[in-house]
Amino acid sequence: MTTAPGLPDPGRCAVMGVLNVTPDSFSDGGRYEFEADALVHAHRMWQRGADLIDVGGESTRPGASRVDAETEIERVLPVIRALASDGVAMSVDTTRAAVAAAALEAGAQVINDVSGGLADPDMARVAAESGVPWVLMHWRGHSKDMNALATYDDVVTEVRDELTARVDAALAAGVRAEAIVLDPGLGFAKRAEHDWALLSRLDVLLALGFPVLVGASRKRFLGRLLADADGEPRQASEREDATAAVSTLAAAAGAWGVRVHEVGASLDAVAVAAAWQSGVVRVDPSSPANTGSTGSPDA
Ligand code: PMM
Repeated sequence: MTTAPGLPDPGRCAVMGVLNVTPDSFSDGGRYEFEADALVHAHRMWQRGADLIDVGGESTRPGASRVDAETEIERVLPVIRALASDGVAMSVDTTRAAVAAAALEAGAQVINDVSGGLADPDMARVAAESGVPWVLMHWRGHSKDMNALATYDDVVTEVRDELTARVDAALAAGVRAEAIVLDPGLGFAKRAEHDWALLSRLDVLLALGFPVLVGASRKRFLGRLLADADGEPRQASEREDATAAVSTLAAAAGAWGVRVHEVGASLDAVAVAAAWQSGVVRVDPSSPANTGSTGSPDA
């Protein structure tokens, strides 16, 4: 599998760090404060080794209401401009062509479209004209309605076929095949059993021949899996270990990338998966662990 120019190819599963630039994600001290918090967080993820920072200005959580395009642009553009000037590689998480176009102009290099081109008919044109990688996620409708759309006879086959239709539409609009990335859309019009079925048959999506991105981080299906004895789902902040476990398994299965909130654990996870699979470790000679200076009880 060759990846498109602009799509990170770190020689292991790529790790995309989530940067939700929405007022409820950061301090509510006003516009400047929440932008400043977002930049600090993005730099932390980048320094830790994230391959791409995924900048989004609209919440896609189940039940979330939409914001207008101007608001979305006002949220993401200053952050993208600032991070681009610091050399940070970014995707823009948007379903709107106008937001994607403005973000690319400001320095983003990948379009991450959770609607796979369905929400905005103009997105395919922006993707085709810019030539940047375009993540087509499986999607059936906006967040407000998506739980009602979670009906499948065979989720793996239906998601594969619906994504194939999105690929065909993208190619017909002039998007190059090398620019396409697929994503099963965990939690989007899916119940927990659908998410697990898709993960257990990731090979079916990989067989389509495109890089595959997996976005499992902190999602509800992990909370359900780890519910307490009373059946109360594990809260989102306590789902990091399970997220890293999914990153390990997704990398071992051949995913191109994982989209996560906590990049450190997943970077370690995908490094383990790569070393396990190849039997060869990529050693960083400058790391204290390899200079004998830590005094740690290494065997
Ligand atoms: N999930 C969310 C947002 N954007 N993009 C892709 N490609 N895949 C995903 O699974 C995905 C996404 C929702 O998660 P968040 O609200 O925790 O960011």
